Amino acid sequence: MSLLTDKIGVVFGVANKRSIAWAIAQAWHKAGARLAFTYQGERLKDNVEELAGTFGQDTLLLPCDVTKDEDIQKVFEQIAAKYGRLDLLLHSVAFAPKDALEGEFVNTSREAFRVSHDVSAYSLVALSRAAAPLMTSGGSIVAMSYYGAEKVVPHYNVMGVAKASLEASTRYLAYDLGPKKIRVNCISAGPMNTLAARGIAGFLDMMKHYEAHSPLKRNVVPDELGATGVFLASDGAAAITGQVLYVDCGYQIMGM
Ligand code: 0WE
Repeated sequence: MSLLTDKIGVVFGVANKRSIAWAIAQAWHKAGARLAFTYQGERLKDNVEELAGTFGQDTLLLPCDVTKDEDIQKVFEQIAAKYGRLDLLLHSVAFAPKDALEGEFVNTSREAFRVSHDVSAYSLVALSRAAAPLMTSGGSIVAMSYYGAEKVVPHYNVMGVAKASLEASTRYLAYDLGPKKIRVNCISAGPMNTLAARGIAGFLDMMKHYEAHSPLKRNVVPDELGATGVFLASDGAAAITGQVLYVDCGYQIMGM
């Protein structure tokens, strides 16, 4: 009997094998969960299909643009049809227009601000609302955040503001869904070498900075996010909700 035996989960945000969503999905799967995956656009379908396929035939693969209410509705209809219920949801989705992550925050356009918040923060509210009726035995919702939500990280800009909104949304969702035994938490990960991070100027220097300044003197590895994902999904975390758990080798505690 593993920690997540017989649990049903849905994973939003796999793009390729380096995705944080994939690290957590693998850990959930190893712990015994049965998983559905969504993919954003035909562009990513083959990738996600190949990865999800390594789990055998039991998995569902569904398209979902989290800014489309119809897509979200269809995803949960299909989960209801195949499994009849849901226990776990992983939100590992973020987007800000590239130029908004390059210049100064003060120059963020209305449209870049809107899109960033829609994709990266409001989507958690919409997904949680759609998931809740299927979480009939309680549930665990996990979203990914980053330190730029609470402190200024140069160039993280509007993504930091959207992550602040995601973290605050986590608390309000935890309050609303608590009576249904649905817990909602964030994992705030240290920088990871993913598709979303690649191409960000100075990203490798940021990894070196964490190595030099975090108490553990190293960077986080994907398996460690997986293990935290399993913990938050499991009964070990039954009394933890509305929290932001830093999985960052201790970086967040430092004052300098
Ligand atoms: O949340 C993130 C990145 C999310 C992200 C990445 C991109 C790159 C490509 C959102 N939108 C886009 N849009 C694109 O066009 N991280 C925690 C990684 C990250 O991104 C940064 C960071 C770190 C760390 C951007 C600037 C500074 C630091």
